[in-house]
Amino acid sequence: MPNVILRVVLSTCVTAVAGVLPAAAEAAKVERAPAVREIEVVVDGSYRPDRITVAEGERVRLNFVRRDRSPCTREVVFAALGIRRELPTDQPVTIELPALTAGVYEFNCGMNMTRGVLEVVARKP
Ligand SMILES: [Cu+2]
Repeated sequence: MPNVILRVVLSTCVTAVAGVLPAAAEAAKVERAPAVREIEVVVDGSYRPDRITVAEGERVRLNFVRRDRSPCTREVVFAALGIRRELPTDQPVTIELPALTAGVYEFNCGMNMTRGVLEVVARKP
């Protein structure tokens, strides 16, 4: 008879632990989620920096601040990503990038005269 009781207690414990573990693992995953990396790009006749390196899958937010008044840099285009945004002078514009696979993604003004490069580096396996 004591044996039966022990077995019931044990199985209750196993169920409780199994029920708690996935939730705990989920919480840990949320805490470890990488923060969004913010990078400021000053537009003043050119892009500074004009070469931006990020890691594959990294969450990146580009904050463009256009200082010049040349019509040339009025727009910024990431053709491969289907992004085209107007950059009013002295008004920061945020471009949230999707998680990208490794590669080189060019960005340029609407006329493709002013250019920059976004390099996405593969993560080590
Ligand atoms: Cu231009």
